[in-house]
Amino acid sequence: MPRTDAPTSELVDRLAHPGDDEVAAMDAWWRANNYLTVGQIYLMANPLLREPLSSDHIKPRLLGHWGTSPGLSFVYTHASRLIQQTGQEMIYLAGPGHGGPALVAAGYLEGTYSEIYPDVSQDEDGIRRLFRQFSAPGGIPSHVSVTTPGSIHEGGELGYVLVHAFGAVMDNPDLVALAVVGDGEAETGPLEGSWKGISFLNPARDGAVLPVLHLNGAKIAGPTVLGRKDPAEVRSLLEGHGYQVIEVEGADLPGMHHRFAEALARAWGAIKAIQAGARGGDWDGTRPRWPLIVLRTPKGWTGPDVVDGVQVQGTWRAHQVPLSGVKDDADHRRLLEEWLRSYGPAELFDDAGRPTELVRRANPDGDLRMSATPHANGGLLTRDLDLPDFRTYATDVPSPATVRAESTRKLGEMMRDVYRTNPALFRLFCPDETNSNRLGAVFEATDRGFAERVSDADVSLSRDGRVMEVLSEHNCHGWLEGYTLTGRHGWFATYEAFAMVSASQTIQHSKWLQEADELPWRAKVPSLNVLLTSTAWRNDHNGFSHQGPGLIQNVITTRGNIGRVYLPPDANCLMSVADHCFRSRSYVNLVVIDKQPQLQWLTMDQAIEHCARGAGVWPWAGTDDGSADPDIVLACAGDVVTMETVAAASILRERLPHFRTRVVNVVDLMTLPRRKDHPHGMDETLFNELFTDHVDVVFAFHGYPGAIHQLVHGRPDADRFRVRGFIEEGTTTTPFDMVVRNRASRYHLVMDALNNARRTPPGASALKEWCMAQLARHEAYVVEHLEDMPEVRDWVLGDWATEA
Ligand SMILES: Cc1ncc(C[n+]2csc(CCOP(=O)(O)OP(=O)(O)O)c2C)c(N)n1
Repeated sequence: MPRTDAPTSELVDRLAHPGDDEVAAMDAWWRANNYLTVGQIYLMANPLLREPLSSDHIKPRLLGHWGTSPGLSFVYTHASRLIQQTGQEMIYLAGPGHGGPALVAAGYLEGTYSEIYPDVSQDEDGIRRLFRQFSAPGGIPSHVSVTTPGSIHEGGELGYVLVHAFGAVMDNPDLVALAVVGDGEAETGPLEGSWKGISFLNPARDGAVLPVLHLNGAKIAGPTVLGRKDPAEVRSLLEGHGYQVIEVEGADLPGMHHRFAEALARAWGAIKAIQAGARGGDWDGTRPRWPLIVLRTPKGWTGPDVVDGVQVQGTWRAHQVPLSGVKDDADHRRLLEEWLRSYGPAELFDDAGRPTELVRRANPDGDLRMSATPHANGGLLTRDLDLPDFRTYATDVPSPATVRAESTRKLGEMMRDVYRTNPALFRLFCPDETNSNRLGAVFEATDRGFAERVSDADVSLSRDGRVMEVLSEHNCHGWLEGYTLTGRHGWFATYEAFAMVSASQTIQHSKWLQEADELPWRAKVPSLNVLLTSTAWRNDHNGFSHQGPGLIQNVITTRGNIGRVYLPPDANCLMSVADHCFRSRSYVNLVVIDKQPQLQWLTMDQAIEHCARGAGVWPWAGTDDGSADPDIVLACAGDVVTMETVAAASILRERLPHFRTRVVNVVDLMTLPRRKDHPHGMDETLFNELFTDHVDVVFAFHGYPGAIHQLVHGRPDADRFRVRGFIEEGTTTTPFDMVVRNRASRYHLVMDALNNARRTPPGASALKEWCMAQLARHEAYVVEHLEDMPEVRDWVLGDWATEA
């Protein structure tokens, strides 16, 4: 049950007015954090300045970002105090993830770091290791990366801090995600779009995001837009998004501690009051005005003020390493030593190098420490979905290629039932296309979630809905990432072409999972399932802008332990693949299938067997009768090109009955590489059973042809693969015209087969001429009739397929 209690005004008041001892503890923790941050950037020896700083103590390469770090740790220690006082479960997301040393130092001071990495112990030697490992070969990255305890957000590619935060709190009612937004980050498109998260949050059953917009005024090499704007404009902008803005500004101490504590107390009190109202039934349904803190501090706060006569603190010059010459320049080294000593290390670390009691006093306990929260290691919290038997969504296929169906509808039905049995554990994220993608059955179980005004004209739209539709691929993708990284399950369904909008997120998430895979303490999380529908080949009225199968290329290039690409040719195969994706962990599963009515090939039992193998011969489609020596192999991966391939084989069967074709369909694209290149790769024997090791293969592929060449690289005589696929020929046209324009039509495949066959059968020339004539007829026909030729439009497979 979510917590429903509103905080008393006395509690909020107490939070808002920390006592001197509390301020002393927070300040000590913050100074310790700053000390460790600077140490990580500069030192490889003499970590506690037990002797005067010499050149030998300085790292040869000075890497890392100082500028953002003191602001991040300042916010952190105040959040910790709030947690101590209230027991609030909190997760911390650092938008400017280049402030990695501050978050690493936070985990270290909280003890979590040494628990996970015992070598980095809480003593002088541990601090030395902490410093040496940072941004070093064999060590840790400079961002708040996967190795950083408490992180679900690396913040390397800026712009996603709020999308991750909102995803993390969906169906997570007791969690507050504290998300620090950099003012440079706030200039990115994804971040600008992500303020809208509150328009989709339900205070009764979701947690809360508390954004802290950190206006330190500068980015790498210049000022930020929001940092230079009139504060009134910034306030209006954020109020326009629906937030109540709480502002804190300054650099004075301890004044800033008092003012920020008050701001945080007010913000937290507002969050709890909103939630208590909604959960206690006292809510009229209007979207709450959630709090947001704007924090203005100098960039590089507490660091060197002026260096070589130039102002550094408060400017872009503080972004990375404010004193760059410390190894060789004695003056710089003296400034560094003064800077480090200004934090009073003797008061912060005892003789053994352990954080003093004063510092440790600022830490929350156990799992409430933000570096130890299980929400940031979501696999620990994951429950398996209660899944229906996917076989119950079978499409009846009496014989191959005689029935047409919209395959994705079946997936919609399964998702509907997953919603029913797992109400707070599963969500579908989709940029406004759930119905368009034929997944609309989900609306029988739940609505679209929406926290803004709902009108009588709206359908399946309510505050309680759990289908997340926002016209932003960035939001959808990022919400799903936050949702799965905190242990819940979901799918992102999008038009194929616009998956490229968020392709970078797909890549970044793959990198995250890949790194996590190497860390035993990171529990596996539900996979990121991406359904690409409305594909390149069937964007009949949308045209060229909607025709782009590029994401496949990105996913096949990720490392083998993460990326999976499935091209189910029909509904039953889709269900089998989907069931696998629902159950899998820590993968990026890309599933590509069109939503339009399409021919169905396999019964459910056949589909299960086919998908389990990932690729197989369709004996009923070819004519080689299992011989080891077909004249040509016709291979295909992808629904539309599968139809063209089987149609091509059927033309060859009818017109050249003695020509031996073998048809191979590939569902799991990653069976094509060698086993040593991908864990799904077929062993060589199986590969040769399907493709032989010497017969030419005409491969019709859904995506860019180069992908197949990349995947079969190193297979026997890989040059024999002739690939047809999407070659950037597109427009608003008929389905068959698309395959013709891209030279992947059945007629092209027949000609390819004959041109590349090991022997030229009698009648080959006449058949090629017929194919050319058919293509000419097609060209004239579509222009005149505005639709495909009847023999193509209504094509089904002959009876022989059933008899075979
Ligand atoms: C998408 C993206 N573009 C560019 C960069 C390079 N970069 C790293 S830090 C930074 C400036 C960030 O400024 P801000 O968000 O204000 O953070 P802070 O000032 O707190 O360091 C930039 C441009 C990046 N990491 N991500």
